[in-house]
Amino acid sequence: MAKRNPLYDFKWCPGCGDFGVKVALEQALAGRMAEKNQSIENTVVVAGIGCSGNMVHMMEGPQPFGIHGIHGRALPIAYGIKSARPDLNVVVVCGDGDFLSIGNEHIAPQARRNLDITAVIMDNGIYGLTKGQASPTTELNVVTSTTRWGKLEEKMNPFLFYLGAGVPYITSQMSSRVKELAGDIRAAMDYPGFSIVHVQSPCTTYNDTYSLLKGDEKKGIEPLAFPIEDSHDVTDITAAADLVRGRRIPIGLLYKKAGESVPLHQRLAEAKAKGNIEQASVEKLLQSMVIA
Ligand SMILES: Cc1ncc(C[n+]2csc(CCOP(=O)(O)OP(=O)(O)O)c2C)c(N)n1
Ligand code: SF4
Ligand SMILES: [Mg+2]
Repeated sequence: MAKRNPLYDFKWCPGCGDFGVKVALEQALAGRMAEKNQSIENTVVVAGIGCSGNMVHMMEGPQPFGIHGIHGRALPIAYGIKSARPDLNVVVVCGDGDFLSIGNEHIAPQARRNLDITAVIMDNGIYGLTKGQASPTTELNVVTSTTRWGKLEEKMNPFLFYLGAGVPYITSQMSSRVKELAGDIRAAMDYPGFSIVHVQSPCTTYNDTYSLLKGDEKKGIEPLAFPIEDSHDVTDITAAADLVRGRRIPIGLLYKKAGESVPLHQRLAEAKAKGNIEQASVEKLLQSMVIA
């Protein structure tokens, strides 16, 4: 999309957290373009299906390439793009259902490959687009259209899952903190490897968690979100796990794997340069790699 198509009529509800993520993503891309002297066409935004996935149509200003793909399969699409064009900045945008439910099986393989992309996850704890079914991050006992007597499953902890799956770079942020989120997305895009920016992005229509996240003194609600202290050692995986183990949600850079991060495409290029793998075998290897 070099130009926004006026025929698209995608909309978000007033107050939807995804607006904040949109502005942050636009700002992060603008900053990256200016600093690296790159054109917007150097970036591809790959979305699944969901209100969150509508991001590719909602973005304003200079338009990156956008793929509004398949529910749960944004990562395999990004894998294909990055394998063919490692020079591109590939950003995946997904909802909690898209990424953590149907798309969950793709996270660990891409973490092990260290695919050099940034995944921005808009977690609203619900399936928004399909009108309010429970997602993996919906709280226990919450009544939704698919959990009429309350959700019977425990809420998934995405951060513990990411840490366990070997994701080397994990940030937690809120959609209402646009400036900070823009900086976090920007930093994640600069990380040479698989990075996740997990955003609490409330759904004002089906699961409005703004006051739970930020707290509400008048109603006596303690904020769920709290800032990660500067003293947190981001390379300490145990400290990161300890921060996310409870019900509260730490905000900031949670984990960055110690040592140099070598992304998949660099490993492949180095192997080719050493002459250990002939071109034919590289192609064979790529063909045989299961897209999981
Ligand atoms: C393969 C497939 N399964 C199911 C659907 C129906 N579907 C579309 S969006 C969605 C869930 C959206 O929830 P989430 O990913 O959390 O995004 P949100 O709308 O909350 O941003 C589902 C189940 C689909 N489009 N494709
Ligand atoms: S249904 Fe929820 S997630 Fe979807 S646009 Fe409306 S507020 Fe946002
Ligand atoms: Mg959702």
